Amino acid sequence: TAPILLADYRPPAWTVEQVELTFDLAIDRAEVDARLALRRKVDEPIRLNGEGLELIELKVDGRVLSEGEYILGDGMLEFTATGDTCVVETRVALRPAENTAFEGLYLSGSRETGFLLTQCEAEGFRHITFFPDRPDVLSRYTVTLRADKARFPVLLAGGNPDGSGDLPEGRHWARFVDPHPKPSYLFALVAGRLERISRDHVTADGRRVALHIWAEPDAIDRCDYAMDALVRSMRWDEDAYGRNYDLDVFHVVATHDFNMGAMENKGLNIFNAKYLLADPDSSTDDEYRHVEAVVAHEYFHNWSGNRVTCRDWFQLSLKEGLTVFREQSFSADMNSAPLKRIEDVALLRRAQFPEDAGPLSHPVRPSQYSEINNFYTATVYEKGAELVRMLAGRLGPEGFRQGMDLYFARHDGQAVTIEDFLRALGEANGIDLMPYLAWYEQSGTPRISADGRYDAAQRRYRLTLRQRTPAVDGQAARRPLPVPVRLSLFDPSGQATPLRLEGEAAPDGVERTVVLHTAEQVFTFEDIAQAPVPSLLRGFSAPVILEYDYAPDELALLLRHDADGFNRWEAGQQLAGLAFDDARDGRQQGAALDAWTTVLAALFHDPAVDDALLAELLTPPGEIELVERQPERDPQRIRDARLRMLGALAARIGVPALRQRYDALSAMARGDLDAASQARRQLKRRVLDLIALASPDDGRALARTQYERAPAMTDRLAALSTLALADADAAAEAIAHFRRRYDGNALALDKWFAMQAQLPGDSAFDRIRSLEADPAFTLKNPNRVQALIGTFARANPTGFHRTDGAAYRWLADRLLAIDALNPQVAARVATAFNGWKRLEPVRREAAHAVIAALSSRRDLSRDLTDILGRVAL
Ligand code: HT7
Ligand code: ZN
Repeated sequence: TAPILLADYRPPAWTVEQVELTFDLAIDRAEVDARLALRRKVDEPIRLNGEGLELIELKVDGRVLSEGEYILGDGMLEFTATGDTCVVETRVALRPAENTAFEGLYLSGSRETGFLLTQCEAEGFRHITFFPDRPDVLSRYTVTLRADKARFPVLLAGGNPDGSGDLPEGRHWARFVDPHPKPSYLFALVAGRLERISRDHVTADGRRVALHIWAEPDAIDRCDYAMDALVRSMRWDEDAYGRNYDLDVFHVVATHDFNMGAMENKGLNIFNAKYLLADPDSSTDDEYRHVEAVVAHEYFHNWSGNRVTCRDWFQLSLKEGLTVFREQSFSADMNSAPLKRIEDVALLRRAQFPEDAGPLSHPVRPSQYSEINNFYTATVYEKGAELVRMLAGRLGPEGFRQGMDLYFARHDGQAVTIEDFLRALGEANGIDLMPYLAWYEQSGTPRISADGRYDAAQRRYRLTLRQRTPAVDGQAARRPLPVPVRLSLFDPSGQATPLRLEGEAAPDGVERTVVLHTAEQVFTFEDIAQAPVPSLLRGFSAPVILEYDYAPDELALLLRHDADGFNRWEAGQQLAGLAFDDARDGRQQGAALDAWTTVLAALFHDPAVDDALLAELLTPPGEIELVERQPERDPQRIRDARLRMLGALAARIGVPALRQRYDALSAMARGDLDAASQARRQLKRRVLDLIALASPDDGRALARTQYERAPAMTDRLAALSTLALADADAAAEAIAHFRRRYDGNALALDKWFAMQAQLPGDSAFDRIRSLEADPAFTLKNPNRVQALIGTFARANPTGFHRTDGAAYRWLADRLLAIDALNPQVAARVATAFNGWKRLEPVRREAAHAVIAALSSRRDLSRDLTDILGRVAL
């Protein structure tokens, strides 16, 4: 099918002002009555999307249309109407239990105990009823649910409750009215046997809101942390953005059967249980943070996405990039800001940079798509958030808040574009932000090369910045972008120097932001007493790759002295990259390897470095990021070199010092969730891994004891992983113990599958195949598929990229099976093939043969066809 183009956008010919939906719900067959009040905008027939629907009846203005009076085919129902308004009534039947794609109305869990729910973003509503299923059609919804009361005691839809009662034959009903016009992708319902926890929240503008979190009975006692996070999020949005919640109730529901993380349906958020349930026995510290972040993200969408929505799906980052940025700011306020920044940039580099460097590269605002579900990407989310961060940095905190206030006020109840966003932010500040549109329209990661020249006679430092964005195949040459570069200059003693730019009367602090607008610009700093070491792109002020030819001792200086927590970590990462080159090329005495191990060993003993930062500093870039340093990728070489550099670090610190630190951290171990306890666990994990490298017997013994005594999941899983990495056979007993201990706990078992899916080496592939035979493994559950197959293909480079190509052929086979059940999940897993072109020749050929054979098939979903077609290019 032909792709959909942004350039072809036309406003809807008919809008829907009012929607009345009545559902008769049951597991095998549900009926949906829809009554739509339409208004004509353009002289065209009425066209309603509808897929997989059994049409029972169609009425226009009260008259039943016979078969010759409408056209039904190709996902569309078309008929004509004469007036400027008309009422369309349809009745359709659906089959929820047969819906394995989890789009539209489907069953979560078993027929006996499971519940019904919907997922409509992006185009799921057309699987529920005939409708102009596009985000620029905003309507008021009244929803009535009817079902058997014993089987479906809880009936929920978005909006305020508007009555409920009993019906004959053991059935009941409930009605919901949503006063806020919304696009169809935000519609949701839930029906089944669920339990709830509740809390009241009074908004800053005085509305009393009943908050309910719903889960299946065995999970309801794991929802308290999410409730606390929700209340924190509501309060934060009131304070930071002046945004209040706008209905009398807010429901949140957990399901184990979900294609993505969570969904911001108006008044009825639905969550993948992975991002809602948390308890110390089954959740790690990272997972607690993810729950807080995702609860906040979905809640923040109530304004950035729901009250102000997207005109079309090309504008997806308008809501997603903005909401990720809002969530990042919230998490930074709730936790440690530098650590959050490190985490976010690490994610951007791990997920978005490779995406943007390969065949799936696309702009934050794509100009075409053939399957929109494939554009919920790291580029739209994470790079999109970086663009909002740049805009916020450009305007400053007060200017950004004024801009956001204008954006929300001006566009409340509208479906808008990225241009509208830039205009509102700019106009509130009297600044033209349109040059930033190029960031949304151009794909690829810009490279900024920096070159500093010190003139001792003139006491002057000239910094030349150049930008270029490598063009991806077949795309137009790149325009220069506005690139904010925040910087400081350090003297050789590690002091930041006051900064006076040429032409200025006096210095303005020790940190400045210069903006590179053209391909090349020179910035001259005056009164610089000694040749400085520049700390560039502080806080990661733009989503670019910085090229500056640092000497190892310059990076060591920044790693010791940079006051910007992010750049301090960054100096360590850069230095680790150079140390990796030494280790890879056999320079065991190399200057970078020496500098890296020396500084880290000193920081290890420095009481001024806090545990959390030290844990991050002791973690060099992962195998997946390090492949970027290799022109042609050989995963085994990369893994071996990385282990050699870590071994050198462990040797430099010394096993006795590592042991002493490990024991001290263990003595303070409690299962508490406060930041200091989390930091200790994180550091303990790093220290244990170093011990296991330098002294495998000690490492194994400590890991075994830690596994047995762990008060909570973080320590337990870390110990299990260390044990298994040290010697998978020796860990077999503990692995089996974990499996028994958590039998029936889906989220804990996902971690069990994922941990083993990452174990490297020749035996990895056989291990995966025996894990597939575990009775708990199923291709029907997206979390399980991601835990085993997704983790293996994406996070186990040595195991997946076998030279014989066996794992590629196996993945192709599994993709076929997953695609027949759930195309969205198949397409996501298939993105693991993204980097095949840069593999070394033997693996590249093997991957190419598999991708070519798979992508030539005609029996694949549109989702999988789209990914494979682009990857194969
Ligand atoms: N806005 C939500 C996106 C989403 C989604 C997209 C496609 C298919 C299924 C989906 N489930 C949720 C999630 C978010 O960004 O908040
Ligand atoms: Zn979102």
